[in-house]
Amino acid sequence: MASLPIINMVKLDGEERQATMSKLHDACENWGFFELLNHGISIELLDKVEGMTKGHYKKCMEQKFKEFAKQALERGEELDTISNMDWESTFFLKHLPQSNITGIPDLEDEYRKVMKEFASEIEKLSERLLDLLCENLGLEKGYLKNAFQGTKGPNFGTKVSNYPPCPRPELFKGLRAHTDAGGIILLFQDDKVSGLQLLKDGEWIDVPPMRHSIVVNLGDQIEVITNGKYKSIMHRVLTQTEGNRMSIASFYNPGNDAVIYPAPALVKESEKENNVYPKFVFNDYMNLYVRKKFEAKEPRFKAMKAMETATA
Ligand SMILES: O=C(O)CCC(=O)C(=O)O
Ligand SMILES: [Fe+2]
Repeated sequence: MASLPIINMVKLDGEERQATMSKLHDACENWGFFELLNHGISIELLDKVEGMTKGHYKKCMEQKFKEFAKQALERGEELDTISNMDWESTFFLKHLPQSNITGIPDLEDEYRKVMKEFASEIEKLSERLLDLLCENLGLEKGYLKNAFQGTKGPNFGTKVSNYPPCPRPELFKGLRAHTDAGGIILLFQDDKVSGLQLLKDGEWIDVPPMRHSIVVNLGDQIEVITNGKYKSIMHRVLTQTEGNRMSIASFYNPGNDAVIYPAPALVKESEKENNVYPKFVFNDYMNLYVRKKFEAKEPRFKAMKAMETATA
């Protein structure tokens, strides 16, 4: 079976640049998911993020999760399967347009500082990736970043998650299957405990732990802007009976009032009338997504298209 494409970013600077860019293009076209090595974020910083995130979970989150887990398991026994709940412990750090990091309770100063530094590195890497995508798509440099700007710049945040061991993995998902709503998602995941899977050609494929790598996936907005050349991909997290999986997912998304639509350069003459991809304000999409996250994306695109037609 094919395995997740791995892009070694140092090769973008040498003789193998063209081959590596092609591999990236293929990964975006056929997978919507890939793994980055030598991405430029220091191993020391990643190790600090991982250590402090695990320490913070133990100290501040684990007890609360255990109480949630006890109740969830009781409900699971009654219902046989749980379809409206995820077996995860999370908190969300917002970085742009405005940081919420000083307002998050229970974070030690050093942890706050390390997460700020991490976010700034991930932001730079996201923007670098967006430009690599532009190059592969034949769009001018900065096109995707600009498309995300709106009046206040992009929405950029980090979801810090732990997926604790689950005694009944058949009853619960760590996170139910979904595509991501936004732009580009950069994931720093546990180096030992697995769980993340993506859906390719009808089969669930593991995204196995790989130390110090960054997993990237494309969200619904990239699908719209690229007019479907690149697609967002369904993914989910399974629960495990052993081990606590850490996952730190950073979402580089359009600003709330950014207007999203297929890049004209990627729309063929024959697609101009009746394009399946809509034009909308990003926040309107998010309002729909919060209610429909765990459903297919196509009806979301259709609903936005209907809104577009109604207001045209
Ligand atoms: O934890 C993971 O590996 C994936 C998280 C995810 O898909 C999400 O938060 O949207
Ligand atoms: Fe996701």
